[in-house]
Amino acid sequence: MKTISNCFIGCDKSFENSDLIIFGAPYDGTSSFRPGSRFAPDKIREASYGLETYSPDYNMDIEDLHISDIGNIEFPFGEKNKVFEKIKNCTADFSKMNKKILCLGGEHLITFPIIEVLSRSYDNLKVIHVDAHADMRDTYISEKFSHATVLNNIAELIGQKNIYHYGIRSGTREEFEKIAKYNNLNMKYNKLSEKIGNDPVYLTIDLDVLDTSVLPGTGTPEPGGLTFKELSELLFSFKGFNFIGADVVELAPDYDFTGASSIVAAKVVRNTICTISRYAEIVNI
Ligand SMILES: [Mn+2]
Repeated sequence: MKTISNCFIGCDKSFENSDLIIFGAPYDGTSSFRPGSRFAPDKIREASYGLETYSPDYNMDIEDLHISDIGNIEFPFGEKNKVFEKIKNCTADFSKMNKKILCLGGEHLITFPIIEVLSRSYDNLKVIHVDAHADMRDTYISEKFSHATVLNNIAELIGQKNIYHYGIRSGTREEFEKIAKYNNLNMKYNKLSEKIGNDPVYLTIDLDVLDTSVLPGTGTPEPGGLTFKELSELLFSFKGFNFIGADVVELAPDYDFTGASSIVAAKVVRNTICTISRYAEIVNI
């Protein structure tokens, strides 16, 4: 029996029978402003017990799904390459077993090793990127692999035209010019759906896409963001795509002493689970 401390609510099914595996990647080694996202996975799990497993918006109960939260990957401190290696091994193992993944960050860089693996297993992989920041720098303070460059690194793997950005409101002129080249910012649903079709999709959500008043507990807060309702509607609109995985990153819980940011993050995770799970996967109905 899994307990509050090590399991997202309702996600306590056996690993073997689960088609969605949740794991935590508590790494914040390149955070440039306010580190602390390493504490997010456990805080999200704890906060999840304040939520219901049933979502009226989706008319889905995550208790009815086959989901196993296996806990956190254990990382050596300050060893980025070893962190990458561990995330890649984990992703490769689950992907071989045809299981979807949902990774709880950690900082945004953790998305890169995941995509590195998935892009090898899936042709025509598309990435939906929900974030306040473009993360499209070539390098950041002489570093190629950082939370500020992660989408640029991913673009090198799958092609920039296959990344669809939502909510971006901060970046350099060059980053915005890169995004503008493919007109892939805040694409309307009909066009997105046409582009994506039935191709495999990975969803990466940086929680700082939310307004600072909604989620102050994050590493690089950016005022002028989405309301919770706007983000929820956006995520709901993605339902039905052929998702192979997702991540929710950049909660830094200790910057919000009220604990509300962790609760917000937990509900984003619940909505993400509902978005990436197809109705066919529901049992008992
Ligand atoms: Mn961000």
